[in-house]
Amino acid sequence: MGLTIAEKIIKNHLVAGEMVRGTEIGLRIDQTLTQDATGTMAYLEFEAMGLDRVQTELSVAYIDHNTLQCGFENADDHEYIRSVAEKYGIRFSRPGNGICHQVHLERFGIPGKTLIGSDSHTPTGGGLGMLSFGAGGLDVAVAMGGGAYYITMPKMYRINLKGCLTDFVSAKDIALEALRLLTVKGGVGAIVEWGGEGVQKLSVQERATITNMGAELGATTSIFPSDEMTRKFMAAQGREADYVPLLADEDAVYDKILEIDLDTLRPLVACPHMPDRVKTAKELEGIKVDQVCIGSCTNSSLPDMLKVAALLKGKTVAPGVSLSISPGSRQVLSMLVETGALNDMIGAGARILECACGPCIGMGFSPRSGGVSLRTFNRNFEGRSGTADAKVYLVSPETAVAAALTGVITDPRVLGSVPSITLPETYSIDDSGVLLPASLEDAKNIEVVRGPNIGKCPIGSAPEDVMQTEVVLKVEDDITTDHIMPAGAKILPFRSNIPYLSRFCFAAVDPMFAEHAKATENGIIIGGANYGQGSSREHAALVPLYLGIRAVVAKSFSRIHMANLINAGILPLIFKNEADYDLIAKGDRPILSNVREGLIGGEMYLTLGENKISLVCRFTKRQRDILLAGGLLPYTKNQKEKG
Ligand code: MIC
Ligand code: SF4
Repeated sequence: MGLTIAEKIIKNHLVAGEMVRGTEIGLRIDQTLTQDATGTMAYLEFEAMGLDRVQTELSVAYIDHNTLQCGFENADDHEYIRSVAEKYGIRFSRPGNGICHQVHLERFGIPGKTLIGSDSHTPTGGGLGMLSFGAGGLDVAVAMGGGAYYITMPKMYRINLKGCLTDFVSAKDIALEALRLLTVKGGVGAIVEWGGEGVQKLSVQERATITNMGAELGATTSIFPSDEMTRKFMAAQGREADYVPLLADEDAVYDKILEIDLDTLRPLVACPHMPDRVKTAKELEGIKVDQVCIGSCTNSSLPDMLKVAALLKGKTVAPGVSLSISPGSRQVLSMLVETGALNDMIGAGARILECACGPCIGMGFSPRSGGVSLRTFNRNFEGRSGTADAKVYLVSPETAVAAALTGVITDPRVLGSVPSITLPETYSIDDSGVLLPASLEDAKNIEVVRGPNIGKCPIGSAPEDVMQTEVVLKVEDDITTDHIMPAGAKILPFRSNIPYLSRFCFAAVDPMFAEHAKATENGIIIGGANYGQGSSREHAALVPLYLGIRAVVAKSFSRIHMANLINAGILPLIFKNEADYDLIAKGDRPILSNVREGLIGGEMYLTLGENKISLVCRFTKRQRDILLAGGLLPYTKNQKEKG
């Protein structure tokens, strides 16, 4: 039987389990990446493991999220990460060098290798034929220490691209079409492979836009073949020696096959507040726009930026619209300068922001109250922009420019003829934005710098078999980690200060949550389907742990968040019968029983008066042992003590 692209890479990296779909497998990880908002915690966890060097082929620490330095906190975090990186053998991508996924694609990604990153958009690397996963910080710390990364062997989906993209329709529209077809839950438990004749003409950057937004499908990851286009990109980045071709076998077996017809695809828009609320730009034409933001790890590559500059050239942004542009990396920015494209952007009235995540995570550029913001980003969750009542629409760079120029949502095909963009034979290469670590010998003398913002990681405790609990919160379907642990300029600086951060937990859903949870012994949360979708931030588990939450009972969980709950030692439990969700309310005080037995036997109970609700928990032996120990840190400590 033939293999898919992902199966070929998995086969080469399998260190535990078998390639049987639905069972747990352990993978050897070649590369890791962290960003600063999740990195501080990941490195505190790595330090707690007591090793003197990372064990991976390559580990990179990026500073790209928390770059607004309105106080000492973010700068403290940067310096902590810089010094940890220097000491433990990790490359350090300095603030200003660019967004982790964009820089990693340009300078470090290698087809056929494995990568995990403490950021949910790490699958961007799939654009290069790399098997890359978003993970919690603790999983990344373990991989840096040479440990395997465990996932459930996914199903394999294939999306074939037929035909050819037409004028003003681009990779972002393909990603939005996939979301329209599959929804934000449609990729759960699956790897999405892209194939078909339409793939050949897509540049690596276009492919990366698509794999980036596979995160919004809930997919374990997404991947493209590594082919002639990949070779050209690697050669243009001076890295042809790392190129390997990688295609799916003709007789590879897929669990689902979809097709997108590029000839008939239209410019699309995801409406507030979910990436799968997709309509055509035409249907939304005329909606007044206050702000347009171009950039983020989805659409900040050189081809995207050149296209934007060419469309803006000689024109002026509409009155009443504020246009921000954040190039994805220093390489992109310097080439915009070299080609004169930056001038076209500035000339049109764009506000040029630094090469960082910026507005995507509410780090500045929040829209006016009730404002409409069109963004080339990947997430439009409520409140994420930093303005609670703003309406964020997700669009391609073409549709973004059209709105910036007209002041209303506009089908970009009215812009006239498409400017032709030629991709460079060689990119300008200057890796001075990435600091190399010290040698093992010199590392001994390096002191890790810990400013007052560097705190501690909360540690879970072993669960009792019977617990008197209290429901501190009940929520609906599709709760995101942005609901659980909001980000934004005011909160993000405290990612390494869990007690302070905890004040904001679920703040937009229930402003009293933190206070209530802290005062409750054995608090539990009741969730709907797809609980914890979105980012990889383990803070969405660590903060509830700090607030005394012992279990989350939901209809289903998103993959990364469920792994983070297990790592933190919080029980993620699933209603055996979904209708039982209606039997339980906030303030109820059910008894959770058969906990330790149930971790092994597979069933626990929530008893509330007459009602005995069955909860299932299909954990692997490893997950069970982690939960019995009270989380991955106590589990690892126990393992070490046992020798
Ligand atoms: C996001 O896009 O939500 C983030 C911010 O990049 C997160 C990571 C974080 O919360 O720090 C992600 O995608 O994992
Ligand atoms: Fe940064 Fe936004 Fe990408 Fe997250 S989605 S890594 S915040 S640019």
